[in-house]
Amino acid sequence: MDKQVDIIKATATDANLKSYEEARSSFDWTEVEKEFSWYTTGKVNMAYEAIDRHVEAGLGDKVALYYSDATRDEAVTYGQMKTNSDKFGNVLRKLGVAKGDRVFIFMPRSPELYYSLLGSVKIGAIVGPLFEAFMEQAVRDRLEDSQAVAIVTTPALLPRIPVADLPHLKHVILVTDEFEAAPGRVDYKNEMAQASEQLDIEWVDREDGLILHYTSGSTGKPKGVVHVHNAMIQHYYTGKIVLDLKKDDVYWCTADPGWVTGTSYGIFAPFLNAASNVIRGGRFSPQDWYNTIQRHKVTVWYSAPTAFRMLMGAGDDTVNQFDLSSLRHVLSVGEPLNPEVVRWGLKVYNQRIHDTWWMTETGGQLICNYPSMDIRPGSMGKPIPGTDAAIVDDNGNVLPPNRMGNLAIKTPWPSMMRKIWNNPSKYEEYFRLKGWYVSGDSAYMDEDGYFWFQGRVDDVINTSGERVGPFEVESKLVEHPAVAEAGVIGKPDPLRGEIIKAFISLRAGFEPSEELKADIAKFVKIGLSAHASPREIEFKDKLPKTRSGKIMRRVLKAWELGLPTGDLSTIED
Ligand code: 6R9
Repeated sequence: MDKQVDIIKATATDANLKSYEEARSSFDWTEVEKEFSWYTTGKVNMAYEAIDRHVEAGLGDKVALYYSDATRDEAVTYGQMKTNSDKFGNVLRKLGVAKGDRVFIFMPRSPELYYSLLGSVKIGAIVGPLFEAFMEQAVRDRLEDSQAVAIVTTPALLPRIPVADLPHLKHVILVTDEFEAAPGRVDYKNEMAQASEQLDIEWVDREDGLILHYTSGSTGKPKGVVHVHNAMIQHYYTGKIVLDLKKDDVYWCTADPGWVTGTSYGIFAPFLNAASNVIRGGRFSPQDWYNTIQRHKVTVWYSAPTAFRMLMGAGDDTVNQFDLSSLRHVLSVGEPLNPEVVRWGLKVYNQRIHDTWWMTETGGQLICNYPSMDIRPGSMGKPIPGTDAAIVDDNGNVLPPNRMGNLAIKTPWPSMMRKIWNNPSKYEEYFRLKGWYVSGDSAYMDEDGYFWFQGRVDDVINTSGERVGPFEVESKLVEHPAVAEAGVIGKPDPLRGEIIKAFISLRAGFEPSEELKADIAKFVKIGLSAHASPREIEFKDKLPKTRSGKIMRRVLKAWELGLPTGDLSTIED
């Protein structure tokens, strides 16, 4: 690939990672393991290392969480985090919840979300965070698949939990000031007020389950990706060398804990590194976001391309109304980061935006840009020390530089997923090329070892950094009384990366209309979730299908982009 790459030189002289090449050449994960108390005690628990250990080391009064939304503004110390998570552990124990049980957390960001999550981890439960925008079908699928025994939620979200159909779900723990008793319902505030502050933490094995994140593939229902306590090694280490966290940092990750970035890098990495962690509830607004940086003097900021593009759209004048001089390190994840955005960031924030690549399945960052390394705008960077990435063909042969192929990671690494809940064959698919994890992304590596994202190999849609499986949307669409068949694709969009577009053929007796489009979109929004609802709908008399009846999304995409449809030999007619 013959092209001019521009380079943004590294200027950081005091980064935790001094030299990328040097760190890689002599890397040993055991050195990282020595940072943990279990290296000597043999007693493992992620929440202990993230919270309790710092309290024991004298950091009890340090702020762990700066939480704010439209109605609350609180600072929670490490000492208070310990107490509250200990109490919540006791609340769960009293209900009979035990190690290995799945406890779901389905609520908007709030300090209680963090107490519940860490408290669940402390008793060895496997936590399942659910994004607050999920509607009934999405909630049902996940609770059913995981056989969750308890869920922490709020009265507003309660109607979306089909409790009557979920016999294994014994406890619904409600965070509210207006508790109304009913069978199976637990009053969070009342129980917390009574709970003991002394918790016998559950010491687990490094390979015991920690968290379950559901994510989408191109076929089938969402898959439950299981991570284990051992992931802390990578969370801690990348927090150190990628987020570059230091003692006095005020760190802000804008992701919701319903997604993996909001847990791995919104909870585990910052707390393991004893940072002060900013959590902003509520919706995106440029003023609000800049104000958050200004008020808390945020030093390290981890966000996503869609957000940066929206901030760019809000204009340079908006930036200039705030004092953002506290920022010293900015990072991005979730979608391709446009070189234009990187250049803009340099201009208005006087900061390099460091792209990072990883996935729900990888549990932690893998291909990154580091403060001490030159950035090539548009590149995701280089694999973290201790790991290897390569571009491989479909047989697992490593391709030379500048050849596009499957982005693959040499197995294993500390935060690699350990299973797909209830679905061993899905898990194995990822590792079908011996010695490699196959990401489903296509990319190439340049001759200097920088990786460049090219696209998805499958039909998975990435809208505003959120992964959406077309099958899940199609399944919901065909439940609408007017819809006979539906095919869903990601359509390129300058702001959101991709938007969801649905091609629909109607049942007899229904006529295409704008009202019907709106009604169908609303149906998905109410039934599944807002971010999975198609922003564009196009009616077709017929959809292209294979002879075995599978809708050919690749043809829909080609139609959409005005591209040749390619090989149609398997098409129905
Ligand atoms: C952490 C997270 C994973 C998918 C991944 C890829 C896309 C993530 C990216 C990126 C280009 C980056 N992706 N980071 N694409 N550049 N820096 O996002 O997890 O929600 O599972 O999504 O997102 O396609 O395969 P997840």
